Amino acid sequence: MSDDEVDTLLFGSTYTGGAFAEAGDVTQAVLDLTPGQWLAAGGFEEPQPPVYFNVAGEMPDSLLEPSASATITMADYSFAIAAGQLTAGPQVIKVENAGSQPHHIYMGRSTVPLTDADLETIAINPDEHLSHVVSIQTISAGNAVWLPITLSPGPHVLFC
Ligand SMILES: [Cu+2]
Repeated sequence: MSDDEVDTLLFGSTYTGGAFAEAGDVTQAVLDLTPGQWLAAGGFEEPQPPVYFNVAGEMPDSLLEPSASATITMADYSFAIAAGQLTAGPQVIKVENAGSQPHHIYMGRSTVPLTDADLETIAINPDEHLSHVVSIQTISAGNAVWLPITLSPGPHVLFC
């Protein structure tokens, strides 16, 4: 596959996002699936066979959004809490990609305050330094996903 073909596949496909579940965990997400062929895939270290499926019908003109207590907006290389706030306890968050490229989120929690220098070290292997909270799979530009999550108090770090 040529670099151009890889670019076409990567940037010509729509990524809906979704949530990553560790072995034995259960996770949920609300996704907008437009009509067409989709591929469900997972398991980077132990790849699972991909599942292709078709979504039929028409996308409704006015979809009601799930109610979210906070919106995390991803841009081309930044994050912002664009609406609401993240609080300790269970909640539904909306994650939207306002950038021009696909983005994803790894969210981890630290037990100690972190400096910018700490983040550069942590970014190499976040699981060594943080408690994994949630991983939100790749979302294409202009798309959003809603996830129920439960947060504990403390500093949280987002990586893409
Ligand atoms: Cu990104």
